[in-house]
Amino acid sequence: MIVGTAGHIDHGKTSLVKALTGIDADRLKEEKARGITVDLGFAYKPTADGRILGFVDVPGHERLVRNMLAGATGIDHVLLVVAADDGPMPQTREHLAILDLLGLTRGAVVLTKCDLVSAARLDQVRAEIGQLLGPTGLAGSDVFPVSNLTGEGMAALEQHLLRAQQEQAPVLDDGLFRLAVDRCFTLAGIGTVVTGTAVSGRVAVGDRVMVSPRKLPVRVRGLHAQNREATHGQAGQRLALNLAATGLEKSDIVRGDWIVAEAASSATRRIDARVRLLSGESRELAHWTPVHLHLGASDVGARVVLLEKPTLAPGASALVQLELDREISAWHGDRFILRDQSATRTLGGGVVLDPFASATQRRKPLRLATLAALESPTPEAALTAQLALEPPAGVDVDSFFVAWNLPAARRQAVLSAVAHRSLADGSGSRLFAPGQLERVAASLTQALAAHHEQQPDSPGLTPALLQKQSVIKARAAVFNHLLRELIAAGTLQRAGTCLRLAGHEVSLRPNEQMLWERLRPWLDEGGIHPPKLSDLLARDRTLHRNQVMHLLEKLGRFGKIYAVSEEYFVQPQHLHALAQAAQKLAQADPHRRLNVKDLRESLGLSRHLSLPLVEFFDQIGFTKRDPEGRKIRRDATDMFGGQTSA
Ligand SMILES: Nc1nc2c(ncn2[C@@H]2O[C@H](COP(=O)(O)OP(=O)(O)OP(=O)(O)O)[C@@H](O)[C@H]2O)c(=O)[nH]1
Ligand SMILES: [Mg+2]
Repeated sequence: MIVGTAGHIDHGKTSLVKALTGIDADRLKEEKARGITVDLGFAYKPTADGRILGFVDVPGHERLVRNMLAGATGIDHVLLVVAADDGPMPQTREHLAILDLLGLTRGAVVLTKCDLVSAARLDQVRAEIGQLLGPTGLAGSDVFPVSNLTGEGMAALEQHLLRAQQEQAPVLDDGLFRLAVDRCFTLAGIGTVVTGTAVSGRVAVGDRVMVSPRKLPVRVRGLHAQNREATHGQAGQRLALNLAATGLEKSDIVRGDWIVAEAASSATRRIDARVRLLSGESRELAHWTPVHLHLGASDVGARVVLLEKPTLAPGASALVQLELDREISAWHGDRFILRDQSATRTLGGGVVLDPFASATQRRKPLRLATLAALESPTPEAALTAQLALEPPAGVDVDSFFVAWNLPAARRQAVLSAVAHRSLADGSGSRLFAPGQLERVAASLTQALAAHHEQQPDSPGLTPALLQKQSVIKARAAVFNHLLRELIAAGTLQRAGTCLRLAGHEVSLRPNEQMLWERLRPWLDEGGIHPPKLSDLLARDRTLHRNQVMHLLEKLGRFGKIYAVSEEYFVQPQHLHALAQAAQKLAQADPHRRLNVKDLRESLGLSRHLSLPLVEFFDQIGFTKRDPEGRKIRRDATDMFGGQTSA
């Protein structure tokens, strides 16, 4: 069990630790000289049952709350120290508020300096403390009057601590290893050593672990758990880890870093969280307030982005996004404290919901609903609630598991407990509720069917319009994925820039059909040497230019013919042949360029066709002009293959 002190300056915290353990936790020269605690102090006390009580002693000075916070993470049991002569003072209240915000519910009040006061005064202070504790998680805690000088009352306090240690539930922890670093130093002959409290998981000598957020791989060469040499350490213990890596310097690791299992590594500059503003604050918290964020042993500047309302009232809580000045590590469920910009006052605190938040759409109802889902007590419940949200955004499975700090076996258990469908998405995968993707896909095909019905002459919808006309508006990644799936399955087809349902073909009216049957053999007979439109019209004086143009345009919209210029209309199979020939020429060229003259001469094309043809190729992105000629940008068959004329 790890016991932490808290309380106002000079109230006797360090003296108490010394009275309980025999150890002076003020180890710095400055501390001895000034008689105050500056930085965290540590002491250990073996108990009769073979276990070891760890003590973290914190400074009470108002300017040193930052150091107090670095020590407050991971303590199991607090001793709130109040000098009986002074009674509660400002840092008594501030430390108490911090402990409450950190969710600490186990502890005791120690009234020190009893040798200096009367029984009546003790009763008075007791009453004041009772009132202070009332609204906090420590309400009803036992109060122990002691004297650090005479030892009076110490036995009862020791009994209390032993009982608390025995009653402490075994650490129910299935997370990956995490240790919040509060010190890093070098020992002669040993090397780099970090100390801190393990907040989850286990670690053993020989393990490969990671310095987070820097992602620096290191190896555990040796370790001490609760001040004793050990082969492994676990959540709930104070550990000293001797770390090794080639070129590792003491300065590579600082207070605020984490040592974590490789799969738990986390780095973020943006955290979505629920924050509570202390009820004692005189003013509302405004959007974009600059603050200090204290999480684990780290302290980082941040801005508060209010996600729900423009301000946050004293005593109230709200969803916020914290934009950090630099990267830190954070995980779902981590508690944190916010202090004002000049670091003189604790404003409030909260709990991390999504450590890997995004700046976009952060206030949208869907996002707020996602955060509400993340407030569920278990990962199973959170995942289920997130998957149920509409429109489906999917859950990035890797970030989710890292955020919840779940090891492989727990990840598997969550996945088998929550019905889902997984979809490969870049390097990772996203999870969806069963049936959800099918509903989005159906909504896309329905939108296209409706469009085809209303506008039979239209070749289909562009992806942007399809997304707009679909009843379910899935996010871009999901939408694009479904498009690829639907095309691969043959349900949808691309026609130029449009998408259409398979089977939606150009429907020609009887007179258009008759006209096309006359034109088509003429367009076909030259193969890659199509006739000029004017020559075609000259063949039959009964043809009307406007009617012919109208038909060719309509066929063009459906990708049944390509308008290379105003004079040349080429059928897909012939255009494919022309593009293949162009590609071959470019491949044979020393500069891998297509040259118009070569194209014209090798295929015997007319000058009137060759120039508009390469310009058409440029325009649709098959080729790109550069100072050396024309480069082929896409494969001819990918672009023009597999299409036939009407
Ligand atoms: N008479 C009396 N004096 C005490 C008692 N406990 C502490 N003191 C004295 O009070 C002064 C401050 O004690 P510390 O233990 O350093 O106080 P602290 O809370 O650790 O102070 P910071 O760490 O600086 O916040 C010292 O001079 C102690 O000797 C006590 O029970 N009785
Ligand atoms: Mg002290």
